[in-house]
Amino acid sequence: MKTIDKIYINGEFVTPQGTEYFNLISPTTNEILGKVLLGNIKDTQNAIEAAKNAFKTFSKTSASERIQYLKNIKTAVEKRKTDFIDIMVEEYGGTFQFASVSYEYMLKSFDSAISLLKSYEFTKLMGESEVQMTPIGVVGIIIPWNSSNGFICSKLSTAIAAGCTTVIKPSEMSAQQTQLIMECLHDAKLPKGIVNIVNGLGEIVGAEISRNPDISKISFTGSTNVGKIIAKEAVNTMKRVTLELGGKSPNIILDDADFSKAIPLALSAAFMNSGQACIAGTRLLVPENKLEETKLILKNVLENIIVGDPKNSSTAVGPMVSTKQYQRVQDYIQAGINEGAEILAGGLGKPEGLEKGNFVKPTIFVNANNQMRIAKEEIFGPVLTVITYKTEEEAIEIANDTTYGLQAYVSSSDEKRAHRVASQINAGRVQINGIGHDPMAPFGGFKQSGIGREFGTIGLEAYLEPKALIQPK
Ligand code: TXE
Repeated sequence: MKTIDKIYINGEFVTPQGTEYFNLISPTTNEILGKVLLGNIKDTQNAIEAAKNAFKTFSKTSASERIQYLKNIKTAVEKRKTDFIDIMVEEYGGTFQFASVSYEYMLKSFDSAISLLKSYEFTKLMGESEVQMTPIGVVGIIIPWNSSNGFICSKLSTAIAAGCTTVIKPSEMSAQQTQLIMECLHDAKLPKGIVNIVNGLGEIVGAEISRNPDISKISFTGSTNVGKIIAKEAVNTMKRVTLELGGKSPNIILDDADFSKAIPLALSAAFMNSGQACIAGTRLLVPENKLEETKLILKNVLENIIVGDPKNSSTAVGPMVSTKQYQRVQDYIQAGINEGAEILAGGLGKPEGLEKGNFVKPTIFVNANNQMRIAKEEIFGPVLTVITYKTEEEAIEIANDTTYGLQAYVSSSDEKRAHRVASQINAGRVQINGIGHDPMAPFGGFKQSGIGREFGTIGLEAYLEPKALIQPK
């Protein structure tokens, strides 16, 4: 049984003043792995105070100094590769495959922040005036459990690149992963107070970050509901917000696509991170006259997908993070059945032999329409809804008929056609004939998938405040 009873404030590991513990439960076995002592409002205020003091000097550092700090963190993270992957698998049930990708993503965040810093002009000429891009201040970073350290690294590296200091609130469910990144940040020997990390509950630590006047910006990834709560609170002190929220990503397979490639890819997009991904391609749109072919391929591919122990390197779908998340997915499968959709594969209950953990059967619904809850709401589990269309125009209409707009997928053997369709989809990223991540291209959502963008120059500028120096002649 591990006890995590330290948070990280002003370059030191300190014991939180909070007195409540949260149990860390294995998603794979539901056994108690350990417990974490939660921080309270005072701990959060101490972290904010440290970040505020550190900002006075850190905001004046040169780009080359900040590059060095980013390199130091990257080196520290590189030394603990196995720990990062193992702890993610154990604590959160991320598959070994996903945890390995997530780890590479962490490293890429530092590379892209360094590369931006090498080229970005913090002073520009606009009209006849000098415009200085100045760091925004103390940034509150609030993140969820589904790739905790991936999100910490991408947001933190950009904040550091911009010259901002930070207070980070990870999910209480990710305490072991948080402990590991704290150790790396400590090993990186950053100036004190640049990074402060407080374990705690959203309604306590997260809420204090959202309302505290000394926080200038919040960068949040999580549910659309909590994003709205944070944005409402943040507006009282005019905090800038970057919100990366939920999704219900459409995946359009055009009639000229190679279905033997596009359908397996669609399953990878739907079941990535066991379906617990905001960018999961959960609505598969196929031409009506290709439905039977699609069903055959889906069934064949699904038969070969391994569901089970996330430690096993060939496992593609692991457990849901918590019993709550397991139940949520079951409720959605039941909702699909109640609404009259047909189960092609999977269904209610746990797969045989995996009754101990929060495993669900990867489930595919057919005979569904876009008005059903399984097509409208983010399920956050391995559940795919197949919807048919008659024309390209109709496919685009269905794809855009959603309150979300984070990511979309298009497959076609004609690149120009795929491009034309992609250009008409209202989503922050559209993946054409594959699944990739470009850390220099913006990422974020249209509509209720969020506000603002992360990554690349646009992502960096979200941490900067432009100041124009006007000198009338
Ligand atoms: O996320 P929350 P949860 C979706 C997904 C999932 C559902 C619930 O559909 O099933 O959200 O997951 C903190 N003020 N996504 O409950 O609650 C909280 O402590 C400030 C999509 O885990 O949004 C955590 O650190 N902060 C998603 C973070 O917000 C608050 C990723 C996210 O938690 C707060 C995760 C408050 N009042 C879930 N309440 C994605 N887009 O990737 C909570 N928090």
